[in-house]
Amino acid sequence: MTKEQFVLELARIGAIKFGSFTLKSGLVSPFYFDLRDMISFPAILEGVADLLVVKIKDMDFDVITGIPYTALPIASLVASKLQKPLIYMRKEEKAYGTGNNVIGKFAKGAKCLVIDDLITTGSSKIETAEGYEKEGVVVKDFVVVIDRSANGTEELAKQGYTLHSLISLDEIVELLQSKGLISEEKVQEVEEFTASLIKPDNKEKYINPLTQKLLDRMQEKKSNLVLSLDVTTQKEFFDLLDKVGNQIVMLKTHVDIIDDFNDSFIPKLLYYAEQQNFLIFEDRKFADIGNTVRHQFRNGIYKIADWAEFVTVHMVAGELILKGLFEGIEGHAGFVLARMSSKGNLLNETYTRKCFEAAKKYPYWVAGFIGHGSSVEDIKRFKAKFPGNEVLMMPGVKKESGSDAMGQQYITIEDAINGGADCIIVGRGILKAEDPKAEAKLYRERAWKAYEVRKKI
Ligand code: 5BU
Repeated sequence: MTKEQFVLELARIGAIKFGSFTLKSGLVSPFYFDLRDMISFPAILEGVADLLVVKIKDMDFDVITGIPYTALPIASLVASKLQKPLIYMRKEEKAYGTGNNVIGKFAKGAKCLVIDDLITTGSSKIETAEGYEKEGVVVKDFVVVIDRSANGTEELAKQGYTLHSLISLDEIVELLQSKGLISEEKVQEVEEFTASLIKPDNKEKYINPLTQKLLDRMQEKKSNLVLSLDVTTQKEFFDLLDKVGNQIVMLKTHVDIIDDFNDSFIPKLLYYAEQQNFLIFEDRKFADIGNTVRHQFRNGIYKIADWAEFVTVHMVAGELILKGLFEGIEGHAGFVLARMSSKGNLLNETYTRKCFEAAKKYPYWVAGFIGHGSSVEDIKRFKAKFPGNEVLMMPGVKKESGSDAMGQQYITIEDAINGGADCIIVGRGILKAEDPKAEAKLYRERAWKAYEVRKKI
């Protein structure tokens, strides 16, 4: 089968369509490609495998993989034709045990060629490569059946990967037009659509008003320090606030740990917030179904929605928790827990990605993400995947790295900020210091300095 015959066959079975399609992102695309059903047409499957074999037979690799599900059967056939070993990655990452996310046998350091059906932006390819690299497999080359991206080659090259494609979108359009299967008008629409995808950086990105409020306050106070005031009596709480309130951009509370909480607590807290010009963030970590969190946020003895502008939200119950919390009220937004700082936490990469997808869908309700990382590089990679202008709030920060006896893990102020944290969240590092006032000043100065340096680069 020639490439041209292959494209015509794809059009015949409806795997490539031209029309008007609303994508998951909300964008309306003039074309739609879906190669999943190809496996039910043996001649087409055989044809694409032969075309791929010709393309890759001289490349340097030890094993082959296909990205599940669509590309896996294609890769199996190609591997068999070339007599090369096949491996693949579980689609759902194992949240327990020790790795074993890759199925199949391979030697540590094996060079792997990755086959996929399509490339759109390149971001999922990079994620795949990173996943394999964690398991000791080296990825350099990707081969896709159709390159429908505007700048996938460049995006992958930036990360050190090479993209090879069997057919480009342009070739498909040209061929189908020459056969009279699509109109001149449609061709133009496709060109305009792909051009509009190229420079997302130049477009004004939406910024959540609460994120903006935080960023403005940070500039005003020259502080990106969030104090986690984890003490259990009102006296300790307000004594400490007297000492450190001027240093912080935001106060993080766990209101339910105050033993002597009463009606005077919130008015007093709001008075301090006004006097010392900080924002309030209740670290409630909502996690229930929408209807329940709505009550937990707005009712009960704490009535959190009356005084906290920011709250933490788990995505474990699904993204509609955001609706439960924030629908119908103004002036609040969530920090979604995309990663946690504690040892052994169960938030894996798939979960983190779901958090980003939720934020993309409901940007109005997500001001930022809570995150952590094992190194500056790890945090950078994490932050690069944020869907928009969300801020990265980072707990588990101290002057020195280390851990506590109950699973908390710390990285240093500078590593947190250099990796991409916009605010550091500090509790015991300041609370347990001999002189909390001096310590808060020191944390503020170091964090702000690192932040300003990073912003200039
Ligand atoms: P510490 O004393 O600096 O360890 O306090 C950290 C605070 O941040 C504490 O209130 C935690 O509940 C909170 N926290 C965290 O440590 N790690 C996380 O991943 C999240 C919140 Br989310």
